[in-house]
Amino acid sequence: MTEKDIILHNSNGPVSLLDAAVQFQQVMMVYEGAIKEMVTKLEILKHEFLVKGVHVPIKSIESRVKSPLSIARKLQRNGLEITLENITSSLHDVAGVRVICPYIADVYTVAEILSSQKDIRVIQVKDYIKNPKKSGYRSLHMITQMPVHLADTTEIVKVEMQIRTITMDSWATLEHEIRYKSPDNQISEDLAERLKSCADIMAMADEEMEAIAKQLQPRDKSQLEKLDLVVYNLQ
Ligand code: 0O2
Repeated sequence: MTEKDIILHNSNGPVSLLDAAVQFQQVMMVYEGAIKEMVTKLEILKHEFLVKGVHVPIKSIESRVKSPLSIARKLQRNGLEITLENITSSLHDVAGVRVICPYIADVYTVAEILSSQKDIRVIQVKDYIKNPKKSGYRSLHMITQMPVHLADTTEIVKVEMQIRTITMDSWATLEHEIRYKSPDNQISEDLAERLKSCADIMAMADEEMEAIAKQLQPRDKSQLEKLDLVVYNLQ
């Protein structure tokens, strides 16, 4: 499928390109609003930990709105017509926010904090850390819903959260690049097996780094202030 193959419909049938573009832009604007709200929440959290002078469970935050082509392909893959209704009702990853954390414990800390916020509703959790995918992929996925307040209405918007460690993110980024470079995004069984081994080795390193960090005795705040350092205080 190419971009010229995408024909938008609404409940009354096909719509003109201009109408479709305007309606699509309005829908995407709401998803972008949800992403801004989620990223702001995460930045506030990160700042709070920094100010408290304790271990910061968030290393970096990335976000994206799914591209029109990717949206169309996914709907088609799921046997659905390319309509705005289907985008909002059946896709849960149009808005995506990725949180990169130093350690595995931080992934669950961030997930717990977000889940406890009153305006966030968690509708699905997929723990690919406890149950890695066949490929070796590890990450905590949470589909959340949050309100986006517009001039006259409030929209409840889905945001897919992917929360993972720096190590898990390195593997996923490289694996994605390798797969993307290969013909039809398919790689041989042998290479897939080697990529999975890399994921397993990296997972062991993640656990060992966390175990080492946990053995460090947290310094007290006065020592930190003198040194201008941030303490490691994993649970
Ligand atoms: P993009 O561009 O990252 O968004 P669903 O999304 O629920 O309909 P599925 O397969 O159940 O379909 O979703 P899943 O596996 O819970 O999450 C899909 C997303 O996780 C992917 O998004 C990737 O971002 C990431 N992911 C899942 N498996 C792998 C993997 O083996 N390697 C890498 N690198 N990433 C993975 P998209 O839609 O592929 O694209």
